[in-house]
Amino acid sequence: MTDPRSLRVGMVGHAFMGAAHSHAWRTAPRFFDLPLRPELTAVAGRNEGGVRAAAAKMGWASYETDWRALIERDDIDLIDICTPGNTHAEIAIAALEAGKHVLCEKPLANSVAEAERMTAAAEAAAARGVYSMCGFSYRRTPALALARRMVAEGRLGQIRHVRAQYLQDWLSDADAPLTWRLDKSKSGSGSLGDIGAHSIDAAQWITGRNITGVSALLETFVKDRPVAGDLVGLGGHGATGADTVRGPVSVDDAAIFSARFAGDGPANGNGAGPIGVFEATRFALGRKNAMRLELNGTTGSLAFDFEDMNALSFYDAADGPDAGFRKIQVTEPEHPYTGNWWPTGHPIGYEHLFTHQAVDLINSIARHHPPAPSFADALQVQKVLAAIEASAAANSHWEHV
Ligand code: SOE
Repeated sequence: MTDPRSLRVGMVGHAFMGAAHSHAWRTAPRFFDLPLRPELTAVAGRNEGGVRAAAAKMGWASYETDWRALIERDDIDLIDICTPGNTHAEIAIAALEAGKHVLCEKPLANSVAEAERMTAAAEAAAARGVYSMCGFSYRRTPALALARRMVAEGRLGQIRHVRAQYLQDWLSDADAPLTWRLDKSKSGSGSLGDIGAHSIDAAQWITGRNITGVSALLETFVKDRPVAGDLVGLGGHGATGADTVRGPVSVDDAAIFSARFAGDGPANGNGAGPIGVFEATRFALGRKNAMRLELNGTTGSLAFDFEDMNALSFYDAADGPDAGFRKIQVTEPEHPYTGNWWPTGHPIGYEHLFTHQAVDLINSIARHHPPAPSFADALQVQKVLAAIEASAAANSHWEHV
């Protein structure tokens, strides 16, 4: 007899995101009062030895060596996709058509065409009470959720500038192996889709405005790398140790682009929306996971750096000459999500974003309310990614000096 209060999860993939999502499904009901109790029913992976070990380590009750078996099982209610982007469309569409809810890691797909098919399947499924979400987990950072709340409350006035950087350095070593994140046929793009997508989604979500145009430059610093053993270690960034054989890198190592956001009137005097400057790289030596965002408005500014993820800096021009940026510790019970964890001043970490993501998804499903970010939200990000790649390829607005 199926317990109507359980939500039985089947997860595909068990590397870095698989570990983070497993942690989230395990912890969500222990720190949040939920209308449905997630169960770690089965995990799927291609290699039986690997997926059996992952099931034992991550707490899954059973395992499969083919994701299709998860979708065929009638003891699975939700498919959680934690695999490289080239597999997202096939798995998500099959799951939705089989009546399974879907959580799909970011970016949604490796092309706009795939993302459009996924969005159509998601919207058809939602009409049948089958829901889906894309895993832009940084929205679940308390400080960024607070930033969105403050912008919506008008604490910055009209937004003029968006400044977003996502800086990592784990590929700075030219002998770091050629893993799936460096193979366009698997990852779709490099730093752009892997980490730039997070900045694009967060900037659009916090400002409440979509990007309507971009001008971009992409760079690949290291053109070939040692061919790795299969896939990745837990860090998702590949085992170390260079083999002698080297293969071509087919993605960008760094992306920089300017952006225009949708306007709604005289925000900047010409009726256009905010302007943005974005950077995504895995070669910023010394920066480990510096997902940064700064917004400048007509009456205030906000600044955030994920390497100090429990704080949000706020500048309020109304404070007069002694204004300065105030550093808000986002650990008060009134702040998003934090009341369910520790007393004020006790910070949380990266893994908590995934627990918050699971909580929000479960609450949406139980309330029959479409989750956010939806596949349509993720399709918008996919369109921005494609525009950036087209702009960089055209190289059309580059004035040589
Ligand atoms: C890439 O380096 C990565 O693992 C991303 O794939 C994740 O989405 C991000 O949260 C951490 O960095």
